[in-house]
Amino acid sequence: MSKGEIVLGALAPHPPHVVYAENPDQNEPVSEGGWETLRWGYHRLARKLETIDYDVMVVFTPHWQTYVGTHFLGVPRFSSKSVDPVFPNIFRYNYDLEVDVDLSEAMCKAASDAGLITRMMRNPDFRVDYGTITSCHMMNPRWDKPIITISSNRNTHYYSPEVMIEQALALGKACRTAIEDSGKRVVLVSSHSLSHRHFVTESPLPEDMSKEHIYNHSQYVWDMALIDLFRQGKMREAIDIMPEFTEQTIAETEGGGLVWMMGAMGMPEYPAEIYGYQSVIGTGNCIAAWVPHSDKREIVL
Ligand code: 2X7
Ligand code: FE2
Repeated sequence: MSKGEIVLGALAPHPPHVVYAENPDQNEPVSEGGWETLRWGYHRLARKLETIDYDVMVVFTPHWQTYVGTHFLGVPRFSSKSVDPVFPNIFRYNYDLEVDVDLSEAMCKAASDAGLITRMMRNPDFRVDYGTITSCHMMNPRWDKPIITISSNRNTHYYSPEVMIEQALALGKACRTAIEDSGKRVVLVSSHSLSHRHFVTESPLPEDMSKEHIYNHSQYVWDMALIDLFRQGKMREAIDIMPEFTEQTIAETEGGGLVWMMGAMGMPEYPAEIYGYQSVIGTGNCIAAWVPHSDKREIVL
């Protein structure tokens, strides 16, 4: 068996608004569009993924929060309706997805062997979170590959951002070991926005783009500082400023997704591909990808 590998890692924000704007059959509410800069970026990334041979998508989401250790999906198939708790008016999505339980168990064991607290999630009635569903839908709307979701352990809040970073890096390394041993080709997905201050009232028509803008200028400046490091391939520096970035922008980076992915990918020193940046109810959202094989790497934006 040849060695498994990570073929792409994506920062894939999950405002349910982008799914709502797409009007897929699975989502009940109907929209007039909106957030095209993000959606068109996602379309381009989805087209690229169709040219890359991979077996499974592994998603780290901040909307499956676990307080004792890191949990991994451990049931072969989940089928249900996902309703966004804050935006039930825009996201009521019927999903039917497959899980690569073998790789999920292998990652869980590798993380446990590395000293992390882990658990397989075996409840067949478990409701898969909307972060996983949104990012996976936008990256692979055909849903023709199995996925794995990894929960976000609340280390930042229980201990500190520094402890979170240490544990997320260790989790990433363990996942990489399991992926290499599995012989599989894997796409990693860090599902989250960047700056996360958001408006607390919604415009009467959610997709009214005349109302959409970043929450405030400082959020924009912080997002651009981080994206600049992505572009320059300075991921160690990006992780170093993560505690301050997270505190200043109350970012979803607090969940550890990006740090986990960088830990798994060995802290890339090459430029990320940038697919788009746009606000959604004031939050900052960047679609970016890190591609280890230089012959597959592009300058997108
Ligand atoms: O979960 C989210 C998000 N991260 C960003 C924007 C809007 C809604 O939900
Ligand atoms: Fe979110």
